Amino acid sequence: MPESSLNSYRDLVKTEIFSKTLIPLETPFFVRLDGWKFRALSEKINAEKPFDKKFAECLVNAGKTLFGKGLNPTLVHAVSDELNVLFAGQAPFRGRIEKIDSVIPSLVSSAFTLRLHEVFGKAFTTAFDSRIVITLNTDNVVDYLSWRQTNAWRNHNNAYAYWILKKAGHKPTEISKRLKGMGTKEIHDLAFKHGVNLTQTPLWQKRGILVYKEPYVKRVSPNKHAMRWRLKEEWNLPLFASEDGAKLIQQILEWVKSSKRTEISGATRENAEN
Ligand SMILES: Nc1nc2c(ncn2[C@@H]2O[C@H](COP(=O)(O)OP(=O)(O)OP(=O)(O)O)[C@@H](O)[C@H]2O)c(=O)[nH]1
Ligand SMILES: [Mg+2]
Repeated sequence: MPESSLNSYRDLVKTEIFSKTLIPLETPFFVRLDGWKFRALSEKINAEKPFDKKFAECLVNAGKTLFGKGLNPTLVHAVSDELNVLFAGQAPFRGRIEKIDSVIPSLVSSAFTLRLHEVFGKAFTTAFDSRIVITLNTDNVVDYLSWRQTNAWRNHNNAYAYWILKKAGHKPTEISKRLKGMGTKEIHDLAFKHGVNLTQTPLWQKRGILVYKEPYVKRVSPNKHAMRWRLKEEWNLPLFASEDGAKLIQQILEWVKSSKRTEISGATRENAEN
């Protein structure tokens, strides 16, 4: 195409009005991804109801791919069909929101799809929606995660109650109506009557799974040690609203801060820029 004709389109770049929308510098933020139409997907792959560990493993694995792509997330919290990805260090793509909200869900979707195929033997396209949540300080980070955990716990209770009533022969519309009017205690009592103790279900189902980088010291030669990072997966999380839960998050954030200060040798810290 001749250059002159390309020049005649030059003004069109101005119509990309969101391309300069940025996350404020040095502001920690979450990217929350949610599986699109995953209820239908879980039916198609015959996932165990109401929770399937293999399905959760696919989601965790998809979240883990973000650590290997130079995006440098601080942590990933996975629950049901949701991933909360925290960036407390350098923002990827220099904080460009369109890039963050498109590349991250694309990576997660493709990783999830591939894994789902491997694990369930079925090939389906999948998608995740994506939004950005700004957090201003450590307390905000802990509060945000506590909120998502409380939401997960409520969904866990409802999901069990739903499948118990469904198995008992009730219609979906009738069950939804009935659940709307029920409090936590009533749901627990109902489940208990049907042989399910909701206080004894696996913790990952109600509190989610956390993936984060943990530093460790490695002996690299007889008298030389170096700091390295390894990925850690926690399937038995404390409540983030508890002292132990808040401490865990504070510790992870402290590691990020100190790694920024000392620029740990040997760690891969290349950041996605473009
Ligand atoms: N059977 C089964 N279903 C699951 C599991 N984890 C997530 N799901 C399904 O994923 C859904 C997630 O909730 P939503 O995000 O509200 O449902 P959705 O169909 O993805 O709806 P949109 O996000 O609005 O597109 C749950 O309601 C379940 O149906 C699992 O381990 N087993
Ligand atoms: Mg969903």
